[in-house]
Amino acid sequence: MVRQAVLTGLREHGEKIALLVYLGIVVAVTPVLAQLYATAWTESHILRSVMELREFVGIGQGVINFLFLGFVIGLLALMTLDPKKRWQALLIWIGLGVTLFFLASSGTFVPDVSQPEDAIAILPGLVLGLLLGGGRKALELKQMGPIEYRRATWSIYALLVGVVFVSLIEAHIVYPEFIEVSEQGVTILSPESSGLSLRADGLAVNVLASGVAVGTARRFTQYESNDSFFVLGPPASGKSLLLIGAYLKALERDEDKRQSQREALNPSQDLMELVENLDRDATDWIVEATGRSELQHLEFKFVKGTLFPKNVTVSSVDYAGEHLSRIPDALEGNISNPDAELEALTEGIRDANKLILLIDLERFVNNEGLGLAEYFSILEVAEDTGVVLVPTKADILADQYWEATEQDPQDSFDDFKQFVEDELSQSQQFSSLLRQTPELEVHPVYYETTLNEEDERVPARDDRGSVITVGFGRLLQRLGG
Ligand SMILES: Nc1nc2c(ncn2[C@@H]2O[C@H](COP(=O)(O)OP(=O)(O)OP(=O)(O)O)[C@@H](O)[C@H]2O)c(=O)[nH]1
Ligand SMILES: [Mg+2]
Repeated sequence: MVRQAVLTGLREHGEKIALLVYLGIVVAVTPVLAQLYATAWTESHILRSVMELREFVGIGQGVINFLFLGFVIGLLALMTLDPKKRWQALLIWIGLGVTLFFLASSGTFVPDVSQPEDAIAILPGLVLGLLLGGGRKALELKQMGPIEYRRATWSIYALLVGVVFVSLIEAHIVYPEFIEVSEQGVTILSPESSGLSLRADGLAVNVLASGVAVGTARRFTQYESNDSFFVLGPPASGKSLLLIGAYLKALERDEDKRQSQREALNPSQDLMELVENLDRDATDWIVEATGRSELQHLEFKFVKGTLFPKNVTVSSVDYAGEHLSRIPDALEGNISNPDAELEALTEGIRDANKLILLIDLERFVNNEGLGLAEYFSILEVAEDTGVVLVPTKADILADQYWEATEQDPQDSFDDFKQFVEDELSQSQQFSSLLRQTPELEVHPVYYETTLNEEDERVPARDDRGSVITVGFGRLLQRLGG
């Protein structure tokens, strides 16, 4: 119970915790790195010699520094405009500020602002940064949705890696001077002593700080979640409707946003064909049983997270449930001539790092046996795969829940989740499955239903004629994390 509370808390506040951790890293690491840059600058030979080349074109060091600063600011400005990188950019702004402060107090690098002729150089630097970071996108009117400035983000990362790497070398490797830049030109000296040596002073701390900084910045460049999914379920367990419901939820989540802030969901054609049926028939279920030789590629993407949003692509193969029984053997390679469908399915399972296992509550309520036997052998083969347990058709238990608690399952979804899990735990098969997986909770979903004249459950529709789905938002939340 405690573990579950901790996990739920982590999941809910994970981003805020991450922000604090990142802030801690910036505050701890930046001063160390600033010190490293300062040392590197004073000790450097190659870097300085390269810089001295400027004398041939006759510009001062101040100009170069301003140029560089402008460039960084331009890139960082674009990163700040990117809604997915806003907070990361803020952290880097803080890091940049701290670095400049430290450098200024040790009298290195920070250009002399009192030299207005030098300071002008910040402008070309800025323009260069904006151009290189893809700033032209902001001016294109045809761009829909929030703009990603991936190039700016990557350039910031590359710059950091470059600066840190050069600084580490200059500060910690002692090498004989072999380049000399003078008015006569560049001369390569043949060094008297060819000795290379290591200046071990503070090496460990600097390497550690550099590693942490680079690693953190690397995380900041990530746009896509690495998760890939596969939905498993016996016949008529709600596989097709699960993916449709998840897509509808992803669409709906963006509805209250301004048009310019809505993300494209890039649904696959197969998915759109299924969704089309939604408008066609308002009195019955919208999909038919998936045909035996039919393989649908259902895919869409959504954006998960608010502080550090990421693109999550939900992609799965929709197949006829009859195939499930053959999957374990196929995974183990015991089927000599697997047909195309089976092969696509096993490949999908192998590629996925999260399996979504459906548990059909209709079967449970009718005491039909859950049909989960295959899950056990599949889990054994796919050892390191994450698992999400999804009881489908939970509307069947919603009435019971209403009666027992007099609460709307939608309003008290956490309790309802627990209720579904408790109910399901009466089934030996489900209890065994729960033990077999590292997963601690279930994520029930359902379409709200009403009974028609023939006493069959059919989807309820709201006043706009749309089906009403419950639990899919939570499921999406779970899928991206
Ligand atoms: N009451 C209720 N019934 C549901 C729900 N979702 C699905 N069903 C029922 O389950 C049936 C099968 O749903 P599908 O999504 O087609 O199931 P599937 O797993 O894709 O089935 P196959 O493609 O035949 O393997 C539907 O026609 C509905 O009758 C739900 O949320 N509530
Ligand atoms: Mg289906």
